[in-house]
Amino acid sequence: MRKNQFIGVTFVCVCLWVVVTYYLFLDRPLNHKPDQVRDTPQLHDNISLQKQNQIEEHLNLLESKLKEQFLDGEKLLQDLKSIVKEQQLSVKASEDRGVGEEEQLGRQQEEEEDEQINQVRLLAKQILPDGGPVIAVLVFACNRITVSKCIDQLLKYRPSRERFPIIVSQDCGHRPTADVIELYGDEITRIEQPDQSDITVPPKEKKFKGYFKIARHYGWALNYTFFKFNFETAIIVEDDLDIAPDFFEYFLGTYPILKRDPTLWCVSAWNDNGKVGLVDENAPDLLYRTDFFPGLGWMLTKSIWAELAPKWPSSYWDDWVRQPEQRRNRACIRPEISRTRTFGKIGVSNGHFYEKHLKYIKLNEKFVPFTQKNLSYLLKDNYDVQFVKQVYESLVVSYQELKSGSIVSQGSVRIPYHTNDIYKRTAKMLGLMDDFRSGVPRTGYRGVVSFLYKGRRVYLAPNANWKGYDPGWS
Ligand SMILES: *[C@@H]1O[C@H](CO)[C@@H](O)[C@H](O)[C@H]1NC(C)=O
Ligand SMILES: *[C@@H]1O[C@H](CO)[C@@H](O)[C@H](O)[C@H]1NC(C)=O
Ligand SMILES: CC(=O)N[C@H]1CO[C@H](CO)[C@@H](O)[C@@H]1O
Repeated sequence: MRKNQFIGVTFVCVCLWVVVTYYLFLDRPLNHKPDQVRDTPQLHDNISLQKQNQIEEHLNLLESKLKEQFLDGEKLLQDLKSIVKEQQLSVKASEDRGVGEEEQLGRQQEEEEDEQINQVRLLAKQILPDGGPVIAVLVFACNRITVSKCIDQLLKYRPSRERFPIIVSQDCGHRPTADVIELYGDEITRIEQPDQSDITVPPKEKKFKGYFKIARHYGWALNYTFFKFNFETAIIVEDDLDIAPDFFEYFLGTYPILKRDPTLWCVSAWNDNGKVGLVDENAPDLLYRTDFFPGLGWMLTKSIWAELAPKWPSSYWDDWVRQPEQRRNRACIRPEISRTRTFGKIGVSNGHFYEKHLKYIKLNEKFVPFTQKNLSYLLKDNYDVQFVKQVYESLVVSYQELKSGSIVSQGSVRIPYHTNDIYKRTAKMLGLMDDFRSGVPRTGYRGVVSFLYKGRRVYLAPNANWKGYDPGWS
C-alpha cells in the first residue's frame, strides 16, 4: 500500500498547488480589454499611453502564463484521480475474486462468451473482395450425434469460409452430441442454449413437448445470430439434412432477389412435392414463388427476424409463420428440385410421415450456377404476369383424362378445383401432399400447385378469378 500513500501525498500537494495558483490568478484583473483599461481614472490621469501599453502587455503575458499553468495543473489532477480510481477498482476486483470460485468461473465464461461474440461480429461485418454478402449458416442440434453428417456436408460444399460462417447451436445438453460438435474446432462456431428448464405444456399437448423445446431453441439461437453476432442474413439448417452440391450457390444466387423484393420473406431449399416423378429432372434451374413456407433449409434476413422475434410463439413455430398475421401476403422462393433432403426419421415429427413421404424427395445432383443467372423473373411484378398467363392459358383437363393419357396436344395442362374437398381428393390421386396450412396448399402460389405428371407440366388451380386463400380450408 506504500504506492497508494505516495499517490495520496502527491495528490494533496497537487491540489494545494492548483488552489494557490488558482487564487493568484483570480486576484488579477483577468478580463481587461484595452478600452476598459483606458477608462480607469488613475491610469488615465498619470501614465502616458506608451507606458500604459507596456503594462498591458505584461499583464497579458502573465495572464496567459497563469492560464497555462492552471490547465497543466488541472490535467495532472485528472490523471492522478483516474490512477487512484483504477487502483481502487483493481483492489476491489481482487477482493471479490476471493469470494467464490463459482463466481469467478461464471465471470470467466462470460468473458469467453464476450470474446466469441466480438470475434464472430468481425466475421459478420467483413467486407469480402467481391462486395457480396456474408451469410451465416445456423445449424440446429439437439441429441443426435448424426449432426456430424450434416456438418460434414456443409463443410464439403461450402465455397468460402468467409462468406458462409457456420454456427452450430445445441440444445438439450446431450453430452455425446456436444462432443461430436466440439471435434470441429474452429471450423465452426459453437453456441449452447443455456435455458434447459422444464417447460410447462398444456396436458393435452404433453406428447408434443418437443415442439415447445424446438420453438424456444429457435427463438434463442436466432436472436443470438442476428442480435448478438449481428449477421444480416442467415440460412437455417436442421441436424438431419443432406444438402445438394449447389446448396450454397442456390442461396447466394437468390439472395439479391430476397433483398430486393419486399413481397418475399424467405428462400427455401425444399419442394414439398419434390418426389421423383413429380419434378422435372431436366429443369434443375427452375425456381418458383410459393405462398406456403416450406422450411427445411431456408434463408431469412435480420429485418424479417426483427419483425418475428418479439412475438415468437412457444410452439409449432412453422405453422405459426404460415398464419396470415405473420406471412402478410409475402411469399418464399423454392426450387423445382430440392436442395435438401431429410435423413433423420427418428425425431419430433413422426416416422410415419418420413416413410410415406419425405424419404422419396429427390435431392438435386446437377450443379446450377445460380449466381450467373438472371433471376429477376422471380420478382413479383415479373412473375405474377408470366405465371398467371402460363397457368390460365393451359388446356383444361380432368384427372381421368390426364391419367388415361388421352390428351393429344403437347404442353402444360390445368386441372381446376374449387372446393377444399375436391382439392384434397385430386391431390391424393396425383400423389401430391393434400394438406393446407392457414388455407394454403403445400407449394401453392395464388392457390396454384405446379408439378409434373408422366412428363407433362400440370397445374392444379383454382378459378382465374381467385380472390385469396380461405383460412378455413384444412
Ligand atoms: C429475442 O429478442 C426479442 C427482441 O429483442 C425479444 O422480444 C425476445 O424475447 C427474445 N427471445 C428470446 C427467446 O430470447
Ligand atoms: C433479366 O430478365 C428480365 C426479365 O425477367 C429482363 O427484363 C432483363 O432485361 C434481364 N436482364 C439481363 C441483364 O439480361
Ligand atoms: C501628468 C501626465 O502625464 N498626464 C497625462 C495622463 O494621460 C493622459 C492621456 O494619455 C495625458 O493626456 C496626460 O498628459
